[in-house]
Amino acid sequence: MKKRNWENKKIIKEIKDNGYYIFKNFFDEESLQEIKESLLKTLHYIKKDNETDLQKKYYQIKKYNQKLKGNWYDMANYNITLYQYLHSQDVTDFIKEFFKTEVVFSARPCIHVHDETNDYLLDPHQETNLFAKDGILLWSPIYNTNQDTGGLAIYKDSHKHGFFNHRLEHPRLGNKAWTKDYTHIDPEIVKKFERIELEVEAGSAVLAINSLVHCGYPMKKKGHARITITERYNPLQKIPYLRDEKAPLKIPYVFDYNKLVD
Ligand SMILES: O=C(O)CCC(=O)C(=O)O
Ligand SMILES: [Fe+2]
Repeated sequence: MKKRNWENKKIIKEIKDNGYYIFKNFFDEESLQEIKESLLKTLHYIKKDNETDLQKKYYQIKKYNQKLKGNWYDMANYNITLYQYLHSQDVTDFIKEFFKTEVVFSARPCIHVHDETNDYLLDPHQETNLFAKDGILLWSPIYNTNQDTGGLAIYKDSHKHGFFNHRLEHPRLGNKAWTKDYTHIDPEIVKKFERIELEVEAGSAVLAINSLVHCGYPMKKKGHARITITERYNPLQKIPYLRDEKAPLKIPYVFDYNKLVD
C-alpha cells in the first residue's frame, strides 16, 4: 500500500470544527481490490462458481440463502485482511495524536452492506456503545457513494452539543425490526440541524467524531450493493469499565454520556 500523506494538524482541526474530514484515496486501488477479493472469496465459500463481481455474487448468495448471506456479513467482521487495513500504524498514530493518548482501542470494526431494498438503513444517531465516551468513526465505502448508490448523511454542527438521548425501538418497524438496538435520536432534535448527504468515492474515508449525528441515505440504483468498511477507535479515556466494577464492557446506547468525565 502507498504511504499516506497525513496532515495531522489540518485533519484534527477539521474534525473538531466540522465534525468530520474526508480523507481522499485513503485506500489505493490495489488495497480496494484486495478487500473486495477477500469478501468475494468468502461468498464463494458459501457457493462456488465463476462469478468475479462482488456485487453480483452478493445478490446471487442473497437469493440462494438469506441466512447464509447474513452469516457472511457476520464473518466479515472477523476478517484479518480488513483489520490490517483498519489498524495500520499510521491510522493508529493519528488517533493517538487526536486524543493525546498513548493507548487506543478497536471498539467495533465491521462492514456495512446496503442493497437495493434499503432495508437496513439507519436513522440519525451518534456513535455510541463503545468502550469510551469519545471516539473516532472511520467509514470507507469500497464503491462510490452518491445520490444513485446511496451513502452517508451527516448533520452539520451536531457534534457541538454533547450527546443526545438515544432510543432503541425502531420508529417504523417496532419489534419487527432486525435488531432490538436500533439506536437513534428523536427526529425533533435532528431536524434542528442541516442534513448533508455526502458523496464519498470508493477508497476515500470519512473520519468523524463520534458525537456527530449521522445516518444512511437510500440507494436508487437497482442491483447495486453499497459496501463500507468501518471502525470505531477509542482512546484510553472516559472508560467506565476500567473504573467501575459494575460497568459493562461497552457503554450502553441508552446512557447519560454527558456525565462521563475522567
Ligand atoms: O453507512 C451507513 O448507512 C451508516 C453507517 C453508520 O452509521 C456507521 O458506520 O456508524
Ligand atoms: Fe453510525
